[in-house]
Amino acid sequence: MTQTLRAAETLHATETLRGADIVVRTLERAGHTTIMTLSGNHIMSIFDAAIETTLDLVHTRHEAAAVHAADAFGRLTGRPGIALVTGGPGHANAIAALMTALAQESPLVLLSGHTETTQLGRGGFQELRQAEMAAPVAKASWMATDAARLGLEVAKAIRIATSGRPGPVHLSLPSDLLDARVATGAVAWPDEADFAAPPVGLADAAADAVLALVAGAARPLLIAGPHLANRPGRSLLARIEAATNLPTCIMESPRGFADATLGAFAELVARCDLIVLLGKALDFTLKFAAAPGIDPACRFVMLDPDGAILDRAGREVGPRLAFGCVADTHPAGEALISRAAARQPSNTAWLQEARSHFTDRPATWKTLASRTPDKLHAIEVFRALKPYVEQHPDTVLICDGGEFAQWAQGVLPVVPRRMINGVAGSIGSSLPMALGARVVERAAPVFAVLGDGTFGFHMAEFETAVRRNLPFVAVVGTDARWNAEYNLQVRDYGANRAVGCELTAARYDLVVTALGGHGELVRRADEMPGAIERALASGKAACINVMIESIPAPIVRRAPQ
Ligand SMILES: Cc1ncc(C[n+]2csc(CCOP(=O)(O)OP(=O)(O)O)c2C)c(N)n1
Ligand SMILES: [Mg+2]
Repeated sequence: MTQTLRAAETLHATETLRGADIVVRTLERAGHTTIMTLSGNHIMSIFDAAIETTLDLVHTRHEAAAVHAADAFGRLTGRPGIALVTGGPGHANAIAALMTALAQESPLVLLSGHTETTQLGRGGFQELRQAEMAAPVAKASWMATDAARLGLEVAKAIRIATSGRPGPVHLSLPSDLLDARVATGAVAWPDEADFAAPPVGLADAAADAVLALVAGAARPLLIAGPHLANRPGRSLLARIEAATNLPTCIMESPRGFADATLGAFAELVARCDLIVLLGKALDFTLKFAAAPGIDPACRFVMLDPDGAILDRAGREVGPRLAFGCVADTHPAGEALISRAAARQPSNTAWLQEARSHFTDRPATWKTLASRTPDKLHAIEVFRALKPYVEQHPDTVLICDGGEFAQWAQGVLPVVPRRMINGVAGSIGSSLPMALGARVVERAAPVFAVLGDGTFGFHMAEFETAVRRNLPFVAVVGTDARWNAEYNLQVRDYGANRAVGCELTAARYDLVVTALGGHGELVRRADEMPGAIERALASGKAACINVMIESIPAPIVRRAPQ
């Protein structure tokens, strides 16, 4: 009896967990069920450890795709998407996609396997200075050094990714730490508080000061940063608008004032006398607040989670920064709403005028149509798609690429779950983002609209979508050209100096069919509804390949009043 007890005690005392077990159990504790990944030597211990958990590994076809999919997960849920890649080349492939997540302020954790610590500096297998490599495209980037503390490190990565201005965080995991056995009693497990930082609020007096400035302005406008381009963010902005009559919008496009989503934004912003930046960095998208885009007399209010971004804006606009305060955007917005309740809302006429800049579209768009046989005008594609995007309240719409996607952004409604490739201006993310979106949204349609050049970046992900039953509908505008760049050539060097931007009118629909998905080829506008219906009804990952005229992005101007 005593002997049996002793044996059990000894067993208990020597019970161990691998570093890899600690990592997956920590992710499980944080509520994660899905990891976007691509395998490799350094991380096979994590694959093995996941068997004992509820974690599902979605194996993609390129590491950047795993990161883009995790990015979409983060944008849709507000919880960090988790991407897991191998060290060295796997990590290097993943890095490119971090830039999109960083610029779009999307919470994400990239876990990269890494040369074992005993081989560091000795020409180890796939040795690479991974943390340094990821640092410029991450909120934080480091390598773990202690197997017993891996749970704390993962929790810290999640905390940094979700606090303040959200963004991607990188953690390198040396393979010897993942394989190391740690006595269970020696594991430093994270507490709940380790996973999340307390939000930074806006004091009542500060909210009152902002509202007083808004009340004193004739033509104020609130511009929010990309991390508010999700359902909670859009709803916060709508509530701010309702409570204060301050018009609101989101600036999330590298096209800045010319983002077709925002209609005649350039004309609106030029007239503003006060701009409230809510978690929006003052950067190139706002033309650095310079004339003639923005009135030199226009003043600014800035509420931002990041003191460095606030300081930068101060240097940029000097005394025109009428008020600046470090605060997280959601609590800051809530403070504005609650303090506005005591004030008399005013300026209804300006609110309506500003809104009409966002929503009005040129009258000529009603009749725009293709003039080329067997090719559609981009507007005809999105006219047909619009009712399908509007049908379900949870629809996910992803716009990606050059000129074609700008038409999408100008014509399709900004549904609560619309995502674009974003401020980084990096094309190609939408197909893997659609995978990530389908992980989150199991029922409503998921649409990706993209150009033909853009389609090529990650078309192998259709195989992932088929294999893992993660269906979505991609609408690709095939104009056989990298048209956005072609248009730059024509603008900057002349029509006779366009070179190297040709593509073929490839049968991307057949590529998708070959990978086990559903393909549609569309050459006439009246074929669109049937193609969309069949793509949705197929229940498969689908590609509607639309032959389109090669036309520039729309420029939205208001009709003279
Ligand atoms: C990763 C990346 N590479 C290159 C570019 C430059 N770029 C922007 S739009 C574009 C052309 C896109 O072509 P396509 O997807 O066919 O769309 P189109 O403009 O023809 O509608 C290119 C090459 C970029 N923004 N991001
Ligand atoms: Mg094209």
